[in-house]
Amino acid sequence: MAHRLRMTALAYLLVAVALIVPAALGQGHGCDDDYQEDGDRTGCPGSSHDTVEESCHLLNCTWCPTVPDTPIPWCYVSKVGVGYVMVGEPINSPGGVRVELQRSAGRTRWDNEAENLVLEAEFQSNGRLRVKITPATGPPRFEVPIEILPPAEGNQDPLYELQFENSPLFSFKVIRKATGTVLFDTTVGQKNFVYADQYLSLTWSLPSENVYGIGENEQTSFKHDFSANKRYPLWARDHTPEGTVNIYGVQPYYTVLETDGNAHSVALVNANAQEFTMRPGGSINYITIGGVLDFYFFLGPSPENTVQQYTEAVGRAPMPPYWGLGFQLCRYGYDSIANMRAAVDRTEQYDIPHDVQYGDIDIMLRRLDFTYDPVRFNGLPEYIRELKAKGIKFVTILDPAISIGEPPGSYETFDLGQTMDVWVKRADGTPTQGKVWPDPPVYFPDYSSESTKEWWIYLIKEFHNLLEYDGLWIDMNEPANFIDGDVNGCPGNSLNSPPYVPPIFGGTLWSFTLCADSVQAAGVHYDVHSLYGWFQSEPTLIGTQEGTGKRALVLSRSTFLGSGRWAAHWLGDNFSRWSNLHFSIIGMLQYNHFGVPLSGSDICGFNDNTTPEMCQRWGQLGAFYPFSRNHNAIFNQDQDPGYFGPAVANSTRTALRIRYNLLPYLYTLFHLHHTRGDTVVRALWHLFPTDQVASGIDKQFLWGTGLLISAVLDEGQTSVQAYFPDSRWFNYYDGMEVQTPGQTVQLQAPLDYIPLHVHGGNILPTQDPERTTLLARNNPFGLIIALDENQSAQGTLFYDDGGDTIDSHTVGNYYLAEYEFSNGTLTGTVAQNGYAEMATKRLDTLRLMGHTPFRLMYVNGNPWFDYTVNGATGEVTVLHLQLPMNLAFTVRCEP
Ligand code: MIG
Repeated sequence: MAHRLRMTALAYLLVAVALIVPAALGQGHGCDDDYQEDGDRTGCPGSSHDTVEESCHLLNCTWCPTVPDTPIPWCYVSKVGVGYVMVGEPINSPGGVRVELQRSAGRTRWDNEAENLVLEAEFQSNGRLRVKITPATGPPRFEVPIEILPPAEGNQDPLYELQFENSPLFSFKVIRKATGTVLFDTTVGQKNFVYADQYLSLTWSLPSENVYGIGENEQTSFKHDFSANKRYPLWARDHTPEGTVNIYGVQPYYTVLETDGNAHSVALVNANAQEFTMRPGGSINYITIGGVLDFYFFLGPSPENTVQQYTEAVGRAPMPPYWGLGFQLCRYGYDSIANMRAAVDRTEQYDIPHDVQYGDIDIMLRRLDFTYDPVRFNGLPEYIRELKAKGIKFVTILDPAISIGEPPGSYETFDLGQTMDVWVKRADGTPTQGKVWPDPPVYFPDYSSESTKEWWIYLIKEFHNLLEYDGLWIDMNEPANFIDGDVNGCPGNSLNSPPYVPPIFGGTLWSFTLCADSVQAAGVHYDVHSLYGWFQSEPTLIGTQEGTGKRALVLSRSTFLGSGRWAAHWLGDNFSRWSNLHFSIIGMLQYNHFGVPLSGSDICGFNDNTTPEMCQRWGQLGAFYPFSRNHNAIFNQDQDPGYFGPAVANSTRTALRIRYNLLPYLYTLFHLHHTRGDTVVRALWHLFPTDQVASGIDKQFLWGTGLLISAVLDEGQTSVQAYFPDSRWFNYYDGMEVQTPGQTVQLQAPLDYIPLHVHGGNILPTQDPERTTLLARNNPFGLIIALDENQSAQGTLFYDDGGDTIDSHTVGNYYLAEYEFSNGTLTGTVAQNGYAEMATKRLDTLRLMGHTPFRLMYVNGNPWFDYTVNGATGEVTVLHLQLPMNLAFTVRCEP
């Protein structure tokens, strides 16, 4: 009752406001067009007495306040409907189908609705369907200039079928032919399908509430909770990850695990400010304020298939340099070379693996791109060379915004930018001016323009003569602007102040960024805003490769669909809070769906001070992020792994040495991503799609199919509840098999220990760890063989020069081995022998888990005795094999 009274007061206010400003709202009575008498109203499903106008519209219902404190609904089902009707019959062609639509009689409150639409479906392959809806006439609308790559397979036998209905308004369904499952059904939203110039809305129902994805934002569970009615606005923004707030990237992509274990995914190729509302009952309401409706469906049918098909379309990540999989150390606010050196030295003192050292904006001279401070970072170029001699690489940061306050002739970055005219412009043609890290005002490069790309690549290459970086980190590329819009503010017009703004942080399109009417080569900022980091990523990768002459690492904060082709991603300015350990797993799993497998969050947390225990646990978890970097914010206490003394240092070293031991496997997973589109880290339901429990597990994750990570994520815990789907699992440390699969098991996890399990059926290639990958790459290889129920297992090893060659897949100078264990025999074969070094490398050790007892062992047909059997676990360890990696071999266990 208290609720109702509160709402009543608010409702009076709404009515009053509507009466005062009718002109602004374009209607005179505070009610939508479909006014109905009190007695005629059917309450809107999903609404309640607490529903306000905005949420009523999100439910696609009509709003009209009436007498307070009565049961008469203010939010009710529309009778008119405002959708479209089909004109004529669908027109089929070999590659698709076309449908013409006409607006129904109903009116919405949005200006410039399209009278006629065309729905064009393209059957791009058996697994890939595109459905695009555009106005039939009128000026062309903005379309994201994304390159969608052609599929390898044909479309002779599509997994999908499309159905159209006119009852009473137009709707369409995407159906999985094999099962009849309706994957996408707009019937539920047929009466509120709106296609106006600056407001497009479509609602569809889903076949299951096992839905994952839609970024970028902080999600507290990997699987969406539809009962929470969450609304996710998408608009690139510099904001810490906090709940549904729109943050750095825009990833309108989701995956559905259907109730029978099939999976499909959907990409919405739209970059405008937009929102997704996950509605109770399992439907999605989608609103965007520009562009077109352009949907790509990927029919799987396995969860991995969806990612393979999606990344085939938008492009897959290149191989990372091998060192890019090593441990990386960073902080904002070393503030001097002495402090940077101290952190590096502490890491070395504790013998903690360390492959990459970072510089942040505090190494710059007055925060100017392409400089370093010769006083506070005196000797940095020499220090970088000193690090390199130890095998440690160097990555540093670049911000997009360029200071305009340097004396003419003193700052080539700006001067050349002027000459080459590289800036984002105001509507009047002058460069838009903002404020970011340098003290003076800044201009913003327009990375969608060819001359800007040329300028940027040139500067990056030249920068390598100053600081010999191995990779670059691009930050603030949402783009962030410390003043809203422009030093002059933003003119009042329909781009800066559109009739509808999704619930983005700050409330306006120009909040903390540029004016929406500023102009770029690819279009108005209104359309291309969220593509800023996406446009910047490719030229940064090109420049970095040209600057170093090697395979490089580019790390970008802002991403869009397909960013993985060029950049890795860290999850942004997280917090040193225990909850953030869990959220980091969700974010990294999402980015693996988004096709950006090299991802992870700042280990020990960015904002706020960590605690030793948190940092110890985070060091263990982060040792299994694909992108494993400890990073910290300015003014916080240090948190590099050596800082807290032996306890944190030792367990971080232990966890990282396991990571390094498994790096050949991790590197091979990147090869499988690069060539096939597989995820690198994945959730258990990717392997067990019909397991209901697995669909909700997001505190554990897998590397590929082979390694299950069950880290402690909570304070004060020395055990962890871990779920093991029905299969064979072996303790990584001693080969002990999990006795009760199909259940949740309590695992002991003292502070210096992270539970890890090898999954039966997998062969994982390993190499003994060292402080750097440069050294570890010289060590002998090993194999961890975990057998399945049939006493068999498979595995692959991809290896190459680690990045001296930019693209060894194209050149062919790589090595690929296939391993198979069956009928008591391990067989190793070499599928590609293009990396000559392999002839000098040896396979020395095998760890065989889950084998039944045997009597004799033969290596290449000769009896072999150099092995031990762990009496407690049955794990067999074979030593000193000395098998040349470039040759095939067999190891036989004879019963
Ligand atoms: O406004 O460069 O997310 O990783 O350390 C802060 C300083 C700017 C934000 C990045 C963070 C980085 C920091 N940057």
